Amino acid sequence: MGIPHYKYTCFTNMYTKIFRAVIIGAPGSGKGTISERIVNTFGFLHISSGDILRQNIVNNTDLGKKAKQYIAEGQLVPDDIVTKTMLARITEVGNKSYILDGFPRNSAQAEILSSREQIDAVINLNIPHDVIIERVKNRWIHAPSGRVYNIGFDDPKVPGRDDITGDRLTQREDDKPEVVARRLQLYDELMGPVLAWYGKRGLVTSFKGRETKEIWPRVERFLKDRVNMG
Ligand code: G5P
Ligand code: MG
Repeated sequence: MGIPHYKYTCFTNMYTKIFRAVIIGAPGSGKGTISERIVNTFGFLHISSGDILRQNIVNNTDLGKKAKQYIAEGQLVPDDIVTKTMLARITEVGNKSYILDGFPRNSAQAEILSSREQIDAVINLNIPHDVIIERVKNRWIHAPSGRVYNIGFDDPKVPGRDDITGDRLTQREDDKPEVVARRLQLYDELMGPVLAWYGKRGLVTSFKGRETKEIWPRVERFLKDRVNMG
């Protein structure tokens, strides 16, 4: 049985309904960037399948060892592994508002998620592929924490170093141009049906644009209206 939906929680001294959101968008569309702003503004928890998998790779866990090659090749990690990991994380989070990033990734994952959780909104980022291809060339990450930088957009304070730990930044294996092309193709193939599935249930709101600075204010307004905090 799923977690009861209408639980109430206290955030910034206001009572508000638990809000469960999914953010969908092509690789490099800004899911992580927008999610970070949602975390800072609304206090949601950010649950990112990609970040969890990359942390496991850094820590060389069994999950990390299994996932590594799939990610490097731009393929999906098998459903059973990812679903089990993500549902466990959602359970751990308990009755708190969250934003799911990178999950679900296909119809099978969407169906399993819906059997467990009632999703309140799906935020769909619609960014042209040409913008994405340029962006990911400049992406640098701190894999252990999931912090993301972008040269010219969100630079680290010291070039090549993480702002918090000072560790050296790396580029993602799957940001190589040929892997990005494969990820974009796979995204279009698999996420079309997922968006249609959520669309039929009236859950999808799309935000189209080329830059986060034009998209974020619209996402913020949308969430303020929905979570009754505005
Ligand atoms: P991930 O980690 O889920 P993707 O491919 O869905 O990976 P990705 O690449 O993490 O998504 P994003 O989060 O949408 O992209 O984008 P982002 O990091 O916020 O922004 C991209 C860059 O642009 C950043 O450097 C950011 O600073 C910059 N940026 C943002 N806005 C702007 C702007 O306005 N201007 C400029 N110039 N720059 C900007 O999944 C990775 C892999 O894990 C596996 C798969 O193998 C997958 O390929 N995986 C799963 N496998 C099976 N099932 C699942 N559910 C899986 N989830 C992950
Ligand atoms: Mg991301």
